[in-house]
Amino acid sequence: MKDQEYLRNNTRIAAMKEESLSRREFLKVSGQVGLGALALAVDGRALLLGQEGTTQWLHHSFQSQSGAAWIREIYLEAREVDWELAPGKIIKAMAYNGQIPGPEIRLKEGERVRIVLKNTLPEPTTIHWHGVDVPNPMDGVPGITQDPIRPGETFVYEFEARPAGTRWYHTHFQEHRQLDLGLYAPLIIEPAEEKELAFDREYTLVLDDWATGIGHPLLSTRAGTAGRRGNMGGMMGSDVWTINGKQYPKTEPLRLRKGDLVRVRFFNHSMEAHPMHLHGQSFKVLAVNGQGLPAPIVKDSVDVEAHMGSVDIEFIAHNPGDRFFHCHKPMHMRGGMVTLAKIG
Ligand SMILES: [Cu+2]
Repeated sequence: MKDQEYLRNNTRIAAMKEESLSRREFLKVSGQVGLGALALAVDGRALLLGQEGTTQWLHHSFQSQSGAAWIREIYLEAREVDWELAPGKIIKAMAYNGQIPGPEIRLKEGERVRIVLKNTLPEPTTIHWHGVDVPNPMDGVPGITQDPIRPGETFVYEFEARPAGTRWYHTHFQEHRQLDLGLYAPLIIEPAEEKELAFDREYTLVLDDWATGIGHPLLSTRAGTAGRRGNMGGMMGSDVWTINGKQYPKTEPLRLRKGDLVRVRFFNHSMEAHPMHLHGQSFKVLAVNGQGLPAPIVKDSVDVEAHMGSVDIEFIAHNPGDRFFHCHKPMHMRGGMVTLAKIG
C-alpha cells in the first residue's frame, strides 16, 4: 500500500494517533468538503490527525475510477486558537489544524496532492505553496490567481510536488497579520530517489518571534494581536522568541541516542537572522534556502536567514549530554529561542 510506504517514510506522522475510518465516514467527510461527488475507490483506511483528539487532519490516498493515478488528499482547517507560548502567555492566534506551526506536510517529489482548505476564520484567507512549482491557479494570491476564500468556504488546491527540498506553506492574505499570527507550516518534498529515510532522527525547528506586550491573554485576532505589529505600525518590539511555537523551557527537546544520524531543518519565520548553535559538537550544513550545497560545510553555528530562510544540517550525535541548542543572539536566547539536544 502506498499509504503504508508513506507512513514508513514519515516518522513524525506515523508516531501520531491513528484511527480507522469506514468508507461511509470518509465519504461523509469528503461530502463536507465538496468532494462527495467523486467516485472513489477507497482502500478502507484513512488517517485522522489533530490536536487534543480533534479530527481536522485527514490524509488519504485514493484511486480515480479509471484506476489511473494515486492522489494524496490532505485536509486543513484555518481557524483562530488560544495559543500558549509559555505558561501564562496565552495569545489569540491563527493556526492550521489548531497548531503552530501547522502540520508538517511531507511528499515525494512528483507525487500528486490535493489539499482541501476549509476557512473557519472570521475573515478571508488563501494558501501559498512557497518554493513549489505549482500551476498559476494554485498559487494562492488573492485577486490575482484566485478569489479570497471567504469565512465558511472551502478551496481545493491540487498540484505535483516539486522540486524536492525544504519548502513552506503559508497564508497569502494580509500576511502582515495572518502570517504573523501563525498561519504557516513546513512542506517537505523528499527526493523521488530517496527510498527510505536515511536518518535515525529528523526534526524541523521553526523559529519565530512574538510581540505579546505584557503577556496577558489578548482579545481578538482582528486587533492584530500576537504579532500585534499589524496595528502598531511595527512599533511594538518582539518579547518572545520561539521554536515550534513554544518559548524555552517549554520547547520540545530533541531526544537522541548516541550514534544517531540526525537531520535538523530550520525555518526562520521572523524578520531577523538567527545564528543557531549546538553545544558539544559540530554539524554539516547540507542545504540553504531549499537548495542543496555542492559540498557540505562543517560548522558549529549557522545563520538562518531572515524572511523565510531555511537551513538543513546533519550530525552524528556522538557527544552525550543535555546539550544547549540555541540562537546565539543574547536577546533571542533570553526571549526563549532555545531547546536541548538530549543525547543519551
Ligand atoms: Cu535569533
